[in-house]
Amino acid sequence: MSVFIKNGTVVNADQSFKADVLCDGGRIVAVGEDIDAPSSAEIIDASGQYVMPGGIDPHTHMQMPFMGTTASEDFYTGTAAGLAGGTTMIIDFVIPAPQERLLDAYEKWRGWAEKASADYSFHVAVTWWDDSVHEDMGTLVHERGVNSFKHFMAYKNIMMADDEIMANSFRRALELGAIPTVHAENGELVYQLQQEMLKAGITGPEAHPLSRPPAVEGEAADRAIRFAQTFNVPLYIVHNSCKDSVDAITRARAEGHRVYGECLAGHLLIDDSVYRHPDFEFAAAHVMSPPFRAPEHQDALWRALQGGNLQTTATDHCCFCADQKAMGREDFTKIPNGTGSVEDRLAVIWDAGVNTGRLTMNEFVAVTSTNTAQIFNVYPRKGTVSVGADADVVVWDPEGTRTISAKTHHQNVDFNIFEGRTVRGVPSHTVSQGRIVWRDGELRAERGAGRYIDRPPFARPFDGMDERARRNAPQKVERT
Ligand code: URQ
Ligand code: ZN
Ligand code: ZN
Repeated sequence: MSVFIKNGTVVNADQSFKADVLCDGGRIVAVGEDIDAPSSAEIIDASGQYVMPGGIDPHTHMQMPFMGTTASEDFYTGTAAGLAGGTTMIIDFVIPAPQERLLDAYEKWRGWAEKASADYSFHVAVTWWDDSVHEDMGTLVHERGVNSFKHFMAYKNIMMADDEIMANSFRRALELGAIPTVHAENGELVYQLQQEMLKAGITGPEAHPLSRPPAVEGEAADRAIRFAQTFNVPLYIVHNSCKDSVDAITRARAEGHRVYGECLAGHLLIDDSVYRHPDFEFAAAHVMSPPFRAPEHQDALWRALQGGNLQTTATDHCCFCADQKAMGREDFTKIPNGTGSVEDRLAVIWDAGVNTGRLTMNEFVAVTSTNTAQIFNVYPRKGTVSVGADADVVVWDPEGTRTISAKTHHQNVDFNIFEGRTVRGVPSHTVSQGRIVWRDGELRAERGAGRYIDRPPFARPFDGMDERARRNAPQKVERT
């Protein structure tokens, strides 16, 4: 079946132009004027609308086992909710338990993801180290289409990667042409501050941000960057929430290092006052790490997105319902960390970014789709409306409005962090693999239709070193 999107304006990261788009066999086969579409094609009239590459969310945790429970959103419900919001691909995380073989964990997550209704891929976390991890990283890159490895610098005693693990893994990633990524928070400092809060009798969600101040994030971001600089490997820092980590990235990029930064829709729009809300349920529903920050940090995130020092936006979609959050009613350190927004990312960033003039439409496409495709090496299969690309397309109605609510969203969670926010700019249609899966409020997601997307390794600079690294390479001094 073909889909013919006519009368719209194509908006890519590099240009906008009036054109029709024909999708056939899951691919975009023509973009332009006077396209000869088959009479059997399903038609989308995109008059007055924008035709953009489907969103790619580089950071989700569907049905993740975590902190004694499992995230409520599974790969089917989560990807379906994404489609309703214009997101056509996610990159989720395989997180091996300490001592669990990376390959075993990877196969387990692949099994869980078979029910996905949109395309997906996996970063794999390195949570421990021995020779088998070294070997499995190679197999994952060469035979399983993984080109990114995640390091949690937080979550002491759960999955924290210490300096030794990070050093071993960053070196191995360089050898393999893969990119290390980090959750940047100093896990030891968080742990000690949490104990202090509990000792002081501050046991509610208000203690969560107090135990994870911006300095804790800035320290870890800077440390990860220094590791990456030491080994001359690129680095991607997930969910930057504050000025401290943005400044570390900005500094490194000014020094010529390939350091990329992501920020979350939630961190751009929500501030830390939510943790001081008198209702436990409301405050706990916002417990995620890093926490929501004071407003000046949101300004820093927007400025970095505008200036190009942050390149991607994500959601860190990791949902827990009220009964799960209640596990931490007496002790905030036991509240499962995570919030959701896979359905809402595009709309809230359009509304707060494009409608306010902070982002151009092309920049919006860059930070919601194209840059992620490029950084994680699936471009131009994904991230562009161009001939030959996968037919993952969102038709965007800039005048459509929606008031976000847990009562009407498609996410499998009983809370929405954007509850009550009215956005202007919504997807009227989402096309996934050439099928119309969202049409004027009707979701036609198909369980199991999502495909695993291989991400090949990156071309390496000669010998793993650029010119500067070669100049600075250690040399033995021959003495007489
Ligand atoms: O840290 C993360 O990214 C995961 C485990 C989800 N939870 C969260 O609070 N961000
Ligand atoms: Zn994280
Ligand atoms: Zn995460």
